[in-house]
Amino acid sequence: MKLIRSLLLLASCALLTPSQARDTQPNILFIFTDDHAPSAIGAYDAWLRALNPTPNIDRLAADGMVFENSFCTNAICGPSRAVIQTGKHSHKNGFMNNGNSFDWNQQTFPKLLQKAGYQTALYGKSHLQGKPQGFDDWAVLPGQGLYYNPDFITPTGKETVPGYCTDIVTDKAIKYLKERDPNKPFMLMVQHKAPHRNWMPALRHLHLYDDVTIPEPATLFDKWEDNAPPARHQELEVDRHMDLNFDLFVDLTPDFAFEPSQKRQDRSAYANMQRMTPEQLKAWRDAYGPKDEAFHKASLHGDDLVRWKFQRYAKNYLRCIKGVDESVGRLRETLKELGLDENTVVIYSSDQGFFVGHHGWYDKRWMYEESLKMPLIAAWPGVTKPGSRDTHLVQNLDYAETFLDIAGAPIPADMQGASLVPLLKGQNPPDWRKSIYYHYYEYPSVHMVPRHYGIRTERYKLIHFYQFDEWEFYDLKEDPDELTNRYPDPAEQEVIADLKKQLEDLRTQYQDDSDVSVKPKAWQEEMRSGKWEEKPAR
Ligand code: SGN
Ligand code: CA
Repeated sequence: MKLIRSLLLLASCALLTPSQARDTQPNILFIFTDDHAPSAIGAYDAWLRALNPTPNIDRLAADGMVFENSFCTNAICGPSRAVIQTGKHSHKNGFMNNGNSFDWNQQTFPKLLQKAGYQTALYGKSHLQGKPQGFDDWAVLPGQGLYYNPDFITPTGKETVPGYCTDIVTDKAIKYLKERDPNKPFMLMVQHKAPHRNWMPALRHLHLYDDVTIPEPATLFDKWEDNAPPARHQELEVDRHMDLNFDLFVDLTPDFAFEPSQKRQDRSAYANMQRMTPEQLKAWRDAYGPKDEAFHKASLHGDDLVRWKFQRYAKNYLRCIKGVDESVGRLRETLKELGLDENTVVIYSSDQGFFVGHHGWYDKRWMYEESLKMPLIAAWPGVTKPGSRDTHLVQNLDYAETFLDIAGAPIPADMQGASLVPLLKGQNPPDWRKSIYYHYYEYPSVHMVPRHYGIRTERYKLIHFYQFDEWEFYDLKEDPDELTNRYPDPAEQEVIADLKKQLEDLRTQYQDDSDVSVKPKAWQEEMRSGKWEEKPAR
């Protein structure tokens, strides 16, 4: 029966005209940003909604489906991208932390889409090192990329493009949409640098939010008193680690000499400033100069200084997001102009979540909700119900399988996720996963978040910081902000024992045999004091 069905399908495909083939194989536009927290998207969170930070992304949500329980497997940039390329966890695709290089020779979904008849392209941040494979056209930013007048690596060499990175990447994608072969379906990945640190908005957005106060997250002054020790030994606090000059571009010198902070291993803020033309730098200084002057006059300390830093940070972050949101609008407008909107699945996502002052932090890495959650919004005309919201537990592990399924291409058995197509169709598959698996590997490294793995179910979360043998358990229903580690609570031991078993089952299922040994106490002390050295991650 199966054979007959396959033969019939094959026969019908052979008879399709190019335009009919297009209808059965929809185009895929994947818009992917760097560090865009769901909480900074109007369609996700009421927190910033009054500011209307993302009208175009919200429109996409209104036209399609919002995944409310969308998670990454490893909350850091390169690894998230490697999971998406391969449909496999980090320990399987070999890209466990940003210091690794991606093996482009392995199986990736764009290569499989090419085999299925798709033309593929990638523009923007790759962060996987090496020349991308599986793309007919590409232009990627070296490393983290720069916001102003960035370099790109292309199949024919390096180029420097004047302008603002988000706009340039969008221009490249629009050019591709206009010039590609109209007789083949396409899969286009538009991967912005924004809103990644150091948060540098486009010149036209420098005054956005000047007259408003960004609402502070409820946990801005969290002191992590009831968490396990790792939360108190990190380096991602707005208060103690966010640098006025390096992160917030505050002029600390009489003539704005802008010396890079000595504390930082990475000098991207400095590199970005140096790239600006005199005109760009002037517009930049004109915008920040008066604000810096007012800041110096106010001579703030303690919580007041944290509040000020949070405002400067959140505003610049949201200004970068405004650029991304405009890109989404321009790309969708282009699809419409070209008559492609009805036959293109548009997906918006970002490599992980982000702390926008939540728990007093910036950056990501933790298995805590703010960084574990990824935005995922998909509009597939005629398939996704407009304005719908899905609550199944989904991961970036599922994207490769989903893209292949959308294209009608077979999903290789060694991919570890599941196609989201049934969910996009509004179905409720009875065998859908009941828990997700997470594993973060980059320690010691920038921001000092220890390695950990864990499980999250609809209600609970169990985390093991294995180098230190510290455990955390949260009941997300009772404690959604994860303020109180209930691991030692006698009343929770039964639930915890069950979760531990499920966690081991997941480790077996996904064949994670990476080293999770507990380190000796002396080594732990050295790591905590920051003395322990390892090749720093890029
Ligand atoms: C850089 C950033 C860090 C960030 C890592 C990883 N410093 O080192 O703040 O955590 O990248 O980010 S910066 O000065 O260059 O911005 S990731 O998104 O690439 O994983
Ligand atoms: Ca990122």
